[in-house]
Amino acid sequence: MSDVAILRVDRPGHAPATIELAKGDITTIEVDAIVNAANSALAGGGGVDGAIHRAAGPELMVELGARYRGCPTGSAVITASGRLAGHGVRHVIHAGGPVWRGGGSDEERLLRSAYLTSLRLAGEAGARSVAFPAISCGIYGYPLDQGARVALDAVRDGLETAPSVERAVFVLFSGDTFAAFADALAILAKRTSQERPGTRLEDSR
Ligand code: AR6
Repeated sequence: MSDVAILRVDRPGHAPATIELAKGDITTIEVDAIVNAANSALAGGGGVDGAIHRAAGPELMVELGARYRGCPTGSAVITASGRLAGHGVRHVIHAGGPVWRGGGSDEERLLRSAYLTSLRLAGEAGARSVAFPAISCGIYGYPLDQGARVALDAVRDGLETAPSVERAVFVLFSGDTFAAFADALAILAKRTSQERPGTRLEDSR
C-alpha cells in the first residue's frame, strides 16, 4: 500500500489532522479503526463488506447480531475487530451508505451522514487513525466523482468535531477510484487553504 496524497488540515485549538489517500486493500492497513461499507440489514455481502468479514472472522457477525438490529441508511454501528486485531485494528465501524437512485433521493445527505457518523463513533472510541473505503461507490452505484467529493468534504468537516482522530486514510481499491479521490482532494485542498492558511497538500501525483 502506498500513500500518494496527504492533505494536512489545521484545526484551531487541536492537533492538526491529515487526510490521506492510499491505493490498496483496507483489510491490510494498520489503523485503530476501519470503516466498512455495509448494508442496512448488517447482513454481510460482497465488495469490501465481504473482504472485511472474511479477514476478521465470524466474531464480527456474532457481535453485530447480538448488539444491533440493523443500521439505518446514513448511520453506522461499531464492533470489535476480530482477527484484524492481529495488525493493530481495534474497531470496525459498519456504515450504511445509500444506494444511488439518480441523485434525487437524498443520496448526498445520507452518504455524508454515513461518513460523519463513522468518524464520530471512531472519535468516541478514542481512535486516532481511521481508514475508510469509498462507501456506496461500488455495488451501490454512487457516481465516483460525486462520491469522492462528498466523502472528502464530510471527513474534512467531521475532523473538526472528532479531535482525537488525527489521521483519516481513504483506502481505494481501483485506479479509477483513486484518480477520482485524488482529483477531489486537490479541489478540497485549494478551497481549504483559502480558509486555513496552514493547509497543505503534500506528495500528490
Ligand atoms: N479494500 C478497499 N476497498 C475495497 C475493497 C477492499 N478490500 N473491496 C472493494 N472495495 P462496495 P457499496 C471498494 O461494493 O457500494 C456489499 O454487498 C470497491 O471497489 O464494497 O457501499 C454490502 O453488503 C468500491 O470502490 O460497497 C452492501 O450490500 C468501494 O470499496 C453493498 O455491497 C465500495 O464498494 C454496499 O455497496
